[in-house]
Amino acid sequence: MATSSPSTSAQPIDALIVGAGFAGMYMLHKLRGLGLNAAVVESGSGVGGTWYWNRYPGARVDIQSLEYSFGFDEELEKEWRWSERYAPQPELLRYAEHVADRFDLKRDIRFNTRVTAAHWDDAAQVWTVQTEKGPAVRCRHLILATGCLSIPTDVTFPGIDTFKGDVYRTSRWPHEGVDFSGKRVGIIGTGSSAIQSIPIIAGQAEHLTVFQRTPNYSMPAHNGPIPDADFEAWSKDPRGYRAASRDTVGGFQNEASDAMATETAPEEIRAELERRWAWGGFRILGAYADTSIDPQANRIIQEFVAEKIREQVKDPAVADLLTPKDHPFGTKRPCVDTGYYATFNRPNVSLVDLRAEPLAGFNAEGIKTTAREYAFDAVVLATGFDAMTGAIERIDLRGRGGRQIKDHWAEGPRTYLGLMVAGFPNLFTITGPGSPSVLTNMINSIEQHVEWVADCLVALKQRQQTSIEASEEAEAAWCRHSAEAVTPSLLPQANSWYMGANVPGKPRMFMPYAGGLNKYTEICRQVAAKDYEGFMIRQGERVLSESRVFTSLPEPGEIPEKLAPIIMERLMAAGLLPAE
Ligand code: N01
Repeated sequence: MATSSPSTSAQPIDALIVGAGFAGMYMLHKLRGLGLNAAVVESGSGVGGTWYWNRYPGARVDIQSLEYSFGFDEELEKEWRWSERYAPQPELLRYAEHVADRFDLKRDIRFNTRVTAAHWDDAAQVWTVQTEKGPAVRCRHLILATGCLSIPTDVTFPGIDTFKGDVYRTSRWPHEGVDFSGKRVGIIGTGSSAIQSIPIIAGQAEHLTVFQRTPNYSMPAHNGPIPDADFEAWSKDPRGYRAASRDTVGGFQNEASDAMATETAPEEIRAELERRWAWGGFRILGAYADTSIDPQANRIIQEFVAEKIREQVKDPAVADLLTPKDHPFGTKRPCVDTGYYATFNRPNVSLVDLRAEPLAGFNAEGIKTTAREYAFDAVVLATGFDAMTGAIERIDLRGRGGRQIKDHWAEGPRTYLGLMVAGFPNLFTITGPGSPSVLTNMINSIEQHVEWVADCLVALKQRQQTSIEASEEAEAAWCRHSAEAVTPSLLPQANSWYMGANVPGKPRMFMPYAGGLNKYTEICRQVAAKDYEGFMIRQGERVLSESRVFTSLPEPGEIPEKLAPIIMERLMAAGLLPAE
């Protein structure tokens, strides 16, 4: 438990970090190492963020653990040995604890403390941060490491309070665990959380009923011990391995190919997809370069996965219900499972299609659909998150002139580089909207952000500069560039949480940056190298430097001839084609 409490004295601390997940922990360690005075507030009672909260059965990482772990410290890297290709949640939490202990982080973390408000004081050039309990904290810089998927959606169901059984939410799972033995259990949702937990719950429960509104694509993890060849490739040169991971679009190694599915012979495609399916996880995503853009190419993967579902699920009607039909492959985050589809062959598992019989609500015994009633002892809500903006917008966050973040983001989150927001000086977001974040290996994205922010704070401090703020113009240019990066792809075609589509009333806007982690890293590097292009830097009231442009775009890559017409058409339809 923390022993220190962030300062409330007249002297503000250098930085207050919100959240003690991987991002907050590394940020604290990094700033401490640079001699800055930093502290963390965390609403949970321990470190680990996502892996602290999401303790549902079957929870595990979907990027290989060798890559989903910190690379900033060689000793840490050497002393930790993952037990499986995809580590389970308890092991990930142990890793987070290990990192916290190894770097003695907890003495500067105030646990069980939720931030409620943060107001910028322009005269003093500090943030005043209010928490649910304890005194306010004054800090020069406020760093939100609040997570992209940390706040569950507010979804509720009529009559849920009258239900006599137990209700669990995957993202707020009891720390002591739940034993479903002999119980009749219902689960609502078929996203990654449900897909991971369903096989385990089915193994315990007397009967499990899955309520599905929209099926998702899921690939087998083929989890198990880390193959010797993979471990050897990594351990020969961990630095080089990590550098190669970071120099990819997704921040992990995926054998991304330049080949076009629509220009490849069917038997060759088949062999390649089989090979990648057998390897497991996200590897199939890298098979062909046109599947993320060309609907015809995407259909090839869709049909392959549909066939795999039919192979695994004995009842053809159930297999058909489990097959996605409303969105192209890869336009929602695909799931990585262990035995998900085969679970539907069990006699104690049934699937309810909420499109055919919509969910009407709960009663004392269980769940009512428009067709019938289902009695349960327990119900699990695996209904998702208010992604990317949820945790930030729940803070009463006010920038210069009292401007509220909610107003600034009324039409969707606007940021510069996903790192800062115009009108909110000295406020940083780690893997915030507008950054590659959830489209990538989060750890690599976190490390890149933390290191950029740390360099920025050091540069400011060295020159006794008191504030940095993104310009409106640079922010607008980044939003435009982000739209240009995603518009050519099929990504905006799904009703995904990337688009804010899972939260009623949330503005529809593709929130993560889709241009790739490698390109993004280079952009951020160039922005800093140009003395923080696009930012205004002040010392007290004096403006020291003011850049309103954003020009740090790398040369556009060559567009494959075959995809050019599709890309042009989409950019034109969105009004995004650059003027001749
Ligand atoms: O949430 P989701 P999740 N009535 O939003 C359904 C990451 N993650 O927690 O699609 C009925 O994907 C909803 O149905 P629909 C990963 O990035 C990673 O599962 O809206 N159903 C959907 O089926 C992932 O993408 C791992 O029609 C309702 C489900 O609930 C992200 O977190 C593991 C409903 C929500 O699915 C979110 O995943 C877990 C309603 N009123 C999570 N409201 C790893 O493997 C919602 N649903 C690392």
